[in-house]
Parts: sequence; structure tokens; C-alpha cells
Amino acid sequence: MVSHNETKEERDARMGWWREARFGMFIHWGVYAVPAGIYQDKQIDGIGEWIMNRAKIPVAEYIEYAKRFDPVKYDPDAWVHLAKEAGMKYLVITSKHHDGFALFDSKVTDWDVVDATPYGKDLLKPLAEACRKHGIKLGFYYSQAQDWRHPGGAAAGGHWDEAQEGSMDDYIRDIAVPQVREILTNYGPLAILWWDTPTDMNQERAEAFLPLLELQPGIITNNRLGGGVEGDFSTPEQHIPDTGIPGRDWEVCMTMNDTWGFKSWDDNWKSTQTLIHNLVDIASKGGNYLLNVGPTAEGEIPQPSIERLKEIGRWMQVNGEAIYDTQASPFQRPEWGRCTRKEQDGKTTLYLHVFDWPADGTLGVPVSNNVIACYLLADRSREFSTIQGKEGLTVQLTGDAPDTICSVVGLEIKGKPEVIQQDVEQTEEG
Ligand code: H79
Repeated sequence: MVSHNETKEERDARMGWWREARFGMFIHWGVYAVPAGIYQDKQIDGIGEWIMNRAKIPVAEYIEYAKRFDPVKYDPDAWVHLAKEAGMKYLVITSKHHDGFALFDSKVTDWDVVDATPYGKDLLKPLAEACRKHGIKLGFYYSQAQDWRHPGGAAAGGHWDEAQEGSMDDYIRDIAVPQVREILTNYGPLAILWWDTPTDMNQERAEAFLPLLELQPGIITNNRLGGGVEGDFSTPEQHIPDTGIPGRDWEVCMTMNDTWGFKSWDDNWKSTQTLIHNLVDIASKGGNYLLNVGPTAEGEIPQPSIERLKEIGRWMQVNGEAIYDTQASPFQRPEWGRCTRKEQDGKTTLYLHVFDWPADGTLGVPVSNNVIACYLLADRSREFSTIQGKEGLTVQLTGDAPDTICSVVGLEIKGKPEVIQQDVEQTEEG
């Protein structure tokens, strides 16, 4: 998208690291972490970063929360280390969400961490440094079309305060475009720019941002700028498309509980099993997983998130090969789990992600290729025999599942997968 005359080869090169990465961390952080889902002693339903809008909090009142945004426990090095430990290869942080609050030192407004909070320091600078140090790619989320703090920025969410009235075009010219220039200029190499809520954008508004992307050659953008700009990848939010999005790069963004921004009372955490199965499911369809954490106003990632990320990391340590740089399954979803694949040097490795270790020990794999090797990824000395039949290969498992959540079997076959036509019943399952 950066360059209109980019060739397919150039685009593939630009997208290369992202397609290999498969797994990233989303970070939603801002002043909304102060009310943390509670306003006037009432629990406010819905996603926490929307509290200003949901509870119709007047601007003058909302900006007072910033005085209690003091993340003295912020440890960007620990955050990046945690992402890395989880097996994530990139992170995307909200440089500014719909409440307009900037986590960076912005020269075009005082509604930023430096001017409006007791903390008084740019939060993105040390994070960018930590990312470089640990080899994690850095992305910034920027909400270009909503800003409930500055005049002209509340069109999409509707107005609830006179202070919000104004021209969106002026807002984009005077605040959003200069801020995007700031985040693309002041933090070193940026891997991803993640726009949000394209609804009130149009071509003219979108085109005001596009030249800025030249500031970061190689940057990857999502599909939420609006105004007809497709961007590099699609962004299913909170759900995994049944059959992926063929012919398009895509990334599922998802919360670990039911909010992006921190809410003190949301305990509805997904299990580690669900999160690993989601990652595998997405990889088996050729997509990326951007999994969210919502740190507190003190600067801490909630403990349930830390625990889950570490558990995912332990699984990735053993099975990461079956996720990174893989391609979608060549066949419909098998009943025992999911499949990813890697093709190289005239052979294909099918990674059989076994969710349900079969009682009879057999895994049906609907391909007719000759087998080179078959083993457990967690312990390559555990090899399995295979049988070729009319319906494809049958792997004869022995012993117990090494992992109750997902055990991966590496099945190396000659050439590209020759998929055996599946019957209608199986097709519908996929
Ligand atoms: O940043 C996260 C969300 O805040 C943002 N995108 C993710 C990554 C997002 N903005 N808008 N939306 C998602 C969709 C809008 C949902 C809404 Fe509603 C339905 C807005 C008004 C009705 C949810 C329910 C929010 C308020 C009430």
C-alpha cells in the first residue's frame, strides 16, 4: 500500500517477517485504565476503553482521570520480555485511542502523558528501545477518526458534550495528521501502523495520511484507514473466520477477557487451552493472532494475562516450529484437531496439531503422498508408523498425549501435498 507501483515480489519481501511471525501482542493502555470500568460507583458494561463514551462522561471530568494516571510500575523491558517469552514476534500499542489521549509527547496538544499526567514522561520511547533490544517488531495503533477530547473528533461516537463540537476535517488536519507524523518520526523504525474505525473517513481524509507512510519505508498497515484504502491486511476482531481469508493477509485481534483497556472487575478470562487452540486454528487458516493485554494505570499487566502468556510460551518453546512461517492446512479441518504445513526442498512437513488424542491411536490424514518421517515434535525419538490407504494416510500413534492442550506430530511427506477429495460431510465441518 505504501507504494502504488510495488511489484508482487516487493510486497512479498515487505510482508515476509509478518507472515512468518504469526503471533503478536496488542497493548491497550491509556487514561481509561484509571476508572477501570467503574463510573460514579457503577460498573459500566462493555469494553473498558470506551467508558468515556458509554457513560457519557463530560470532557472536563474525564481529563481529571489523567491526574491519577501514574504508571510508576511501568517496566517496558519486562513487557517486551513477556511478549518474547510467550513466543510473540511483534507488538502493537495504542499510541492514541478514541479518548484522544496520547501515550507519547505530542507537540500539538496537552492531552498527552507528558503534559497531563503526574508521570510526565513519554511512554513509547522506552518501549521502542526495549523492542529494539529484544528483537521484537514495534507497531503503533492510532485511532485516526475518533477523538472524544478534541473538537471535531467525536463524529463516529456521537456527541455528548459541547466541547466536542467541531469540524472533523479541521481535527484531522490539526491533530491527527501531525500526531501520526510524530509517531512515524520520533520512535525509530516502525513495523506496523494499525488504524482503527474507518466509518467516518472518506477518500480525502484518508489521503491526508497516506504521504506520511513514506516516513517509514517497509511499514505494514491494516485495513482500517478508510476512504477506500485497503491496506496490507484484514482485521477480523474478536472472531476467527471459518475458512480464513483466502488470497489476503489477515490478523485476528482478540481480548483475553472481555475488554481491551483494563477493567478492574472483568474476570472472564479465556483459558490457556482456548488461547492456544485459537492460535493454532488461526495458523491452520493462514492468519496471524494479535492477542491483547490491558495494563493498569500503575503500569502492570494483569496477573491472569501474565500467567496465560507464560503458559502459551511454554507450549511455543516446544511447538513453535509448527506455527512460525507455516502455511494454511492443505485440507479441511480434521476431526482430531488442526494442520499447518511447511514446504521446502521438495518435501512438505505437515504439522498435525492433535487437540483430541484419539482413543484408538489413529489419525487420518487425507493425502496420498509417500511418507519420509513421522514423529512427535516434543520428542523426535517418538516415531510413529503410517499406513497408506484409499482415504489417505493413517498415523499410528503410540503412548499418551505429551500435551493435554495440543500435541504436535510432524509428518514429512515427499513433494507437495496430494489431497484426497473429501466427502461432503467433512467439507461442511471445515
Ligand atoms: O481498540 C479496540 C476497540 O476499542 C476498537 N477496536 C479494538 C481493536 C473498536 N472501536 N470500535 N469498535 C471497536 C467497534 C464499535 C463497537 C461499538 Fe459499541 C458498538 C460502538 C458502539 C456500539 C461497544 C459497544 C462499544 C461501545 C458499545
